[in-house]
Amino acid sequence: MSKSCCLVGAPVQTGASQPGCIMGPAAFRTAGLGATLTSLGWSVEDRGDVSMALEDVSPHPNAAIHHLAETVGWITALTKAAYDAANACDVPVFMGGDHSLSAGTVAGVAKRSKDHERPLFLLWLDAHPDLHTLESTDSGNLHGTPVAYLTGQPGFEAFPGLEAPLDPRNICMMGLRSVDDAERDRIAELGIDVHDMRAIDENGVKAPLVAFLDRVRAANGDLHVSFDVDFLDPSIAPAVGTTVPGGATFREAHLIMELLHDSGLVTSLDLVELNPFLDERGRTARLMTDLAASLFGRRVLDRMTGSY
Ligand code: 6HN
Ligand code: MN
Ligand code: MN
Ligand code: MN
Repeated sequence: MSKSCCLVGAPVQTGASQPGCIMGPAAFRTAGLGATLTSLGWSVEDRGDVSMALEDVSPHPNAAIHHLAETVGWITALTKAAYDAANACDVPVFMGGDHSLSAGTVAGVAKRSKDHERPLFLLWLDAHPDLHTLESTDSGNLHGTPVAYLTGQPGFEAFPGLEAPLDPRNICMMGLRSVDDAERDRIAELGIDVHDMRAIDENGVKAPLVAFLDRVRAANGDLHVSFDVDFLDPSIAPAVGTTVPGGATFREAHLIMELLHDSGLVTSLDLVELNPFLDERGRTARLMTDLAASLFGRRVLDRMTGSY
């Protein structure tokens, strides 16, 4: 029996500073994500786009924050959609949409992991740790906050209550190269396993990733991968509003996806921050689709040596 995945569109852009991510799910469909996964032997169900109902939320004392009611609406809708999708197929793929959507998708899959009494692990591929609280964000862009929310940090009373907060020690971040002071302190305080670009320059991506995957396997855990376009170097992936120079190369990113595939551990995936309005003839949408294909089993040659 083939394994199943489902596509869930999350056209969220209110967490970012500029519009455009609303077109992300359409760009992934246009790039042929569904057909690509089908060609790799997966049975694919496109569950369409999630829609949001505005929540009645009072203004936050941090005046920089914008679109709080929309964000709370999206998190509420996406938590439910992600929980349902995780129950409906083996591997849900959430097509964003800006990174605030992960506050909902990860909350939803975490609830499902809790039902099954499995710990949820999170691989965060991003230039940024997205660890601001509503108090500490200076930009007020709520795509900078999902990891703080998901780990149950204080100050998220305006957000929906979390049924299953993540253990920060189950998070691995790779690709960081833009970290604000409050986030740097929080990383240390929470003991999150971080591999910034300097560490990747020095050690490559394989050793730290394999060490993390070994921990997931040993704990019989579920694994959610949250892939922000700005993890990639902007020279290969220009379609994102928060480009930072010095990102992952084409091969570093594909190798991560290939190792993830070989591990057989991934249970859900976010593809976030694609802003097609900033793309060059669809190249970033196509690259993200090809990277997803590597995660779902595309390989150049079948290796004789099996897994890593
Ligand atoms: N993302 N730390 C910056 C901020 O505005 O809080 C950047 C956030 C980027 C968010 O990449 O998903
Ligand atoms: Mn991000
Ligand atoms: Mn980012
Ligand atoms: Mn590590």
